[in-house]
Amino acid sequence: MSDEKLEQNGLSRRSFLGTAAASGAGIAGAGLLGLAGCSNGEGDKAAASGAAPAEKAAAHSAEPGKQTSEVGPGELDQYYGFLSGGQSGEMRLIGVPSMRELMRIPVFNMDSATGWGRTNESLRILNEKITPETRKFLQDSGLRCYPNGDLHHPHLSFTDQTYDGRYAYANDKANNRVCRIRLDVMKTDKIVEIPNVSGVHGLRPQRYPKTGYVFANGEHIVPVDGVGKWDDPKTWNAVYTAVDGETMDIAWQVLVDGNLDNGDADYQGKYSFSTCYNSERALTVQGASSNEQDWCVVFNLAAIEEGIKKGDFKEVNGVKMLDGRAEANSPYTRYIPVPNSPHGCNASPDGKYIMLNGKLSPTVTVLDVSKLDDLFAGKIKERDVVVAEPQLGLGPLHTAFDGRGNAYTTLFIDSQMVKWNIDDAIKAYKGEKIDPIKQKLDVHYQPGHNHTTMGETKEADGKWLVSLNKFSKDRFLNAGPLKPECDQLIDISGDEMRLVHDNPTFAEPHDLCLVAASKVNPSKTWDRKDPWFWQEALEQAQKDGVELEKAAKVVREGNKVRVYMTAVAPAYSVPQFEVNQGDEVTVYVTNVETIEDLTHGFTLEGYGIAMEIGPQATSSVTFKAVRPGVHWYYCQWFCHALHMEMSGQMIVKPK
Ligand code: CUK
Ligand code: CUA
Repeated sequence: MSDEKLEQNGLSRRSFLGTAAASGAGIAGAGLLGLAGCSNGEGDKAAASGAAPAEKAAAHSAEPGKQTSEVGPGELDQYYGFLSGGQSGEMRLIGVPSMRELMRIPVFNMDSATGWGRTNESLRILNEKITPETRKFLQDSGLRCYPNGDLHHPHLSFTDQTYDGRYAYANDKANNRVCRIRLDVMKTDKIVEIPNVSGVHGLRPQRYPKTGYVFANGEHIVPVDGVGKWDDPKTWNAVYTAVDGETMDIAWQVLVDGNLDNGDADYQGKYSFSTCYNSERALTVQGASSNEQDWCVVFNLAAIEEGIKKGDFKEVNGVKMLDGRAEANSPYTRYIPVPNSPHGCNASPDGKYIMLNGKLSPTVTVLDVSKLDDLFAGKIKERDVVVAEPQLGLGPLHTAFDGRGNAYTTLFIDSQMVKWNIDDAIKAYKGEKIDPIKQKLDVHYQPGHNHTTMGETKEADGKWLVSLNKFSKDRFLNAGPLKPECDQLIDISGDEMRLVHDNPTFAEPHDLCLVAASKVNPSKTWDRKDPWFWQEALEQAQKDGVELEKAAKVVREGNKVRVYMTAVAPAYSVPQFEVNQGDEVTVYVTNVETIEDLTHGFTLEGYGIAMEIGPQATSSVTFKAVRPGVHWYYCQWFCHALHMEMSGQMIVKPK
């Protein structure tokens, strides 16, 4: 870290080292050994010779088409990328344009480093908002929580059509959940399970006036309680859900036809959209792709809210569900015919258009949002809303925008990115002889989602485009039969797209959003009063007369044992504790370090337990001491020159 950086953070290099030394808790000489990489002269020289990160970053805004993706040592990226982890179940934070991975945020997965899925704090979040039926399923299966998830679509909360830096949301297609990540601490803070659906796929937050609703698509048709019969697929339906982005409760659901795929919201706060394949209601590939046209389902938010007010809904498993099926001809939905099994659904940043990507059709269908009032009023027909349908190439999946009137569509089968002009496509649809296609660029290979910097906000800046490619084949050293995906960075600041970087990624980033760094301001340490900590821990500590920040105490109550300790480099305040075999033990560790980046851990050997404890955080874990013997616990985050010594023993006396 440069001295300027330290100064900005209110610390001098000297005080930074000084604090680390002081936190040596009386161990002589510990401070002299210092923190790795902080006290050596070479490092200082390198830091001093580099310009301040802000100055260096400014050099990136070069001539159009000539911007550099190079981010040198000590320089900072200009954008955060919120990248999905697909079937890995996590969300990832990357820096753009460097494409460096900054962080992995565990969400629907179990995580060995942080203890997500094992600590009391994470289990509270994972299991707080699940259905009673799932709770029983987990119990009967001997599971503490769902061990996996399939996170496809990360999107940030909006205020007035642009990012407000509060939250990120994402779906879990595997176990029908929607999560929220708090951007101030970059931790998952809510997960809600959606009842009555199968496969929560498309997910988008409301853009205006703010989020607001988070829209989630149920992909697979199922026999909805009170509507469908188990033995008759012709009576099965998909369900569209609006989650309240503030409370993370379910606001309402709409019963629909076909399989909902991807979705988006408008820029006006009036409508939301979902592509919809399988209008055939088939259960096989052949069946589901036989119709020439499927749909874009349009949801009328005001009409839905009105319907709820009037009581025009059924309560299905505790959720208000309105009937928006095609044959119901309801005020809530319209079904716009779109060729053929459409996939991606993207609103243009000028707020005017919705792009529906044809997948099995070589076209992208363009809807004019301003015509929707007339459609719902019955003044025009469904297809009158379509203002362009350019033929772009084979397998269009998703579209992104540069804010200068151009769209960028991934062609899965052609392995290309196609740049096209929206106005030209509209003119061509009216019959003018004009080719909307500006350029086709090979990508490697089979692209799915793409995303531009700030491209899903009114502040789309047209600097960078990332293509998330499903296959990497020969682009990297052979990693064995399972290959990485390939995320490619494309410069779109000039007239021509320019491929500048290949980045291998692990299974499977479907989607990302690219956010100006200034929109996100994470804190450096935890606030001791943060409600993210397990409320039960704080209450229990109070009952036990323990101040967590100073604790060194073992409390026994029958066969329940509570161990309270602090972590200060390089020691735990409880160096040893004793329990009886069969006791239920809860360990609370509070990290009382006040300086940035001094994370401790608690790994209990032979018990499958590890947890992260960030500066000023408390983490806790509960387990049964079934295994007798001496079990060391140690800090798994390299925190100090005496980090190896930061350990203790749990002694489990045999029965
Ligand atoms: S889907 Cu994966 S490439 Cu889940 Cu957004 Cu289109
Ligand atoms: Cu504390 Cu390593």
